Amino acid sequence: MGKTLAYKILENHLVSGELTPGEEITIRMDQTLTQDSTGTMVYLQLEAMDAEKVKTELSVAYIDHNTLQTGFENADDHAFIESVAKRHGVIFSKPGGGICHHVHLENYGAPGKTLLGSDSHTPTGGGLGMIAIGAGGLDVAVAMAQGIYSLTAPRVLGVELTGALQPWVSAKDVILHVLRELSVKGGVGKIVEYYGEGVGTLSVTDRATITNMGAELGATTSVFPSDENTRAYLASQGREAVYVPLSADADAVYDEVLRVNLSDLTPLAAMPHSPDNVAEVAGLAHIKVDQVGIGSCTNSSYTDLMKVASILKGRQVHPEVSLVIAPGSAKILSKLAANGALADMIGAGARILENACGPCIGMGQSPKSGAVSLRTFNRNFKGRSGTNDADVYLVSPETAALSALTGTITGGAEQAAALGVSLAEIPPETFAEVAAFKVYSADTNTANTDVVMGPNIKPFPRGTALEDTLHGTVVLHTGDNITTDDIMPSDSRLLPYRSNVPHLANYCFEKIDPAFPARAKEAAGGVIIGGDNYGQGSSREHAALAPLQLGIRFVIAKSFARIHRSNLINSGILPLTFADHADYGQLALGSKLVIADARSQLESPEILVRDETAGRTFAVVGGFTELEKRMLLAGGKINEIAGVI
Ligand code: MIC
Ligand code: SF4
Repeated sequence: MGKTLAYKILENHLVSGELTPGEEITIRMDQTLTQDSTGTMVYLQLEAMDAEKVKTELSVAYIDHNTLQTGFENADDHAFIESVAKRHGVIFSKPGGGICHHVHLENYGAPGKTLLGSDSHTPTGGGLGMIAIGAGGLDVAVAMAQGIYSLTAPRVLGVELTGALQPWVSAKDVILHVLRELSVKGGVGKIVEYYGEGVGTLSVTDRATITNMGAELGATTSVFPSDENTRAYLASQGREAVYVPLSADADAVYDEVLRVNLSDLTPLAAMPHSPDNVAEVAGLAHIKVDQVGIGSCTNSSYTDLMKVASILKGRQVHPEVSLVIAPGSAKILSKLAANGALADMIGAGARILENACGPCIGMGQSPKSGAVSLRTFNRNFKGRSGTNDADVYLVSPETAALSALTGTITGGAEQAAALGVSLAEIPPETFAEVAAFKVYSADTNTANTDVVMGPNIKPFPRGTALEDTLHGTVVLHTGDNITTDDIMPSDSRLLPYRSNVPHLANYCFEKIDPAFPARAKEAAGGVIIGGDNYGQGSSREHAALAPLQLGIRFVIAKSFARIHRSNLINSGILPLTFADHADYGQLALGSKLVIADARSQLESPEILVRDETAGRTFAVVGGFTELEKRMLLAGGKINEIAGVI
């Protein structure tokens, strides 16, 4: 039986376990990446493990999320990360270098390699034929310290691409279509692998747009073959030497298959407030637009921005639209500056932002009250833009640029022709590294560098060994698809506190229920009840650490998103699923729950929970692997490593 590309790469990296879907495996991690908003925690944890020089081939620390520096906090975090990077032989990419995923694709990604990143969009590397996985910070710290990562072997969903995209339809429309077909939980427990004749019509940056937003499917990762387009991309970055051709066997068998004819696709938009709420752009033409944002790790490549510049050239942004553009990296920005494209954008009335995450994570450019904001980004969860009543639509760069000109949602060849806009050919380019943004290469590390800790950097909470009788009061009862943005919001006000969990915890679930932190503290042992896909979205382990700080002992949900479930276990909080979904409705705020013999019950397929308020007992499922059980007994991953039982 032929092998999928995903399983070939996993097999090459297998350290232990049986490579069968559902089994726990440990794989070698060739590379890691961190960014600053999750990175401070990663490096505090790395220090807590007394780690020495990293055990990976390459580890990079990027600064791209918190670059506003509205107070000393961000800059202190940068200095801390820089000092720890130097101690452990980690390459440090200074603020201004660009968005982690984009810079990694340009400078370090390589076909056939594995990459673990403390950011959910790490699968961007799948565009280069890597197995690139997003994980919680602690998992990334362990990958740096030990060079390994344990996960449940996923199933492989094959997406067969045929045909070729029509003009004015692009990679963003491909992934929006896949999201429409599969939903935000359609990828859970799976690797999404693209294959078929349509693959060759997509460039590496197109592929990276698609694998990047595979995170929104809840997938473990997404991967494309490595072919002549991969070689061309690597050559354009001066790195052809790392090219290897890679693909699935011709007779590879996929666990599931989705067929997509690229020729049939039309411009699409994800409507408020979920990336899978997808509609045809043609049906949204009546919607007036207030703001357009172009950039983020999804759509800020050189080609994307050159297309935008060619649409804007010699024209003017609609008077009632604010257009903001953030390029993906210093390489791209300097090229746009040198070839005049930047002047075309500015001439049309675009506001050029720093090449960083910026508005994608609510760091500035919050739209006005009740605004419609069209963004080329990957998430449109309610309130993520910083404006709770804004309506955010996710679209391609072509649709974003046309809409910025007309002031209403506009996309597609017919509309472009009616406006007299044609897309210029983008000639291939070569890019030189902007070396000024890279500090310390891996071989110049100095283990005796002092760690620089600003006053806002506080110790992170640690779990304690699992008690035999677990008491908990229900302090929150939520619906389906709760995001990590709901659990631990992020914006320009809160991001500066990512290294100060005690402070951050006061804002936990702020947008859903501002009274939650006080209630949880008072309960001194709380339980959260969730619906389906609890914890989707970001990899931020703050969404587990803040509840830990507030005394949460366990979370019972209908189902969990992969990274958040791991983050809860890493922190020593039990993620449990209802054996019977009907029990979800039986629980209410204030219900007093008890898990007796919790330590031994971890071993059983079902765990019994006593609802003392209602006087009934119901069953939940842990489904824990051996390693997960050890971590939960110890009160979290760090304790497990330190030998706590
Ligand atoms: C995001 O897009 O939500 C982030 C910000 O990049 C996060 C990481 C974080 O919360 O810091 C992610 O996707 O993992
Ligand atoms: Fe940054 Fe946005 Fe990408 Fe997250 S999704 S890494 S915030 S650009």
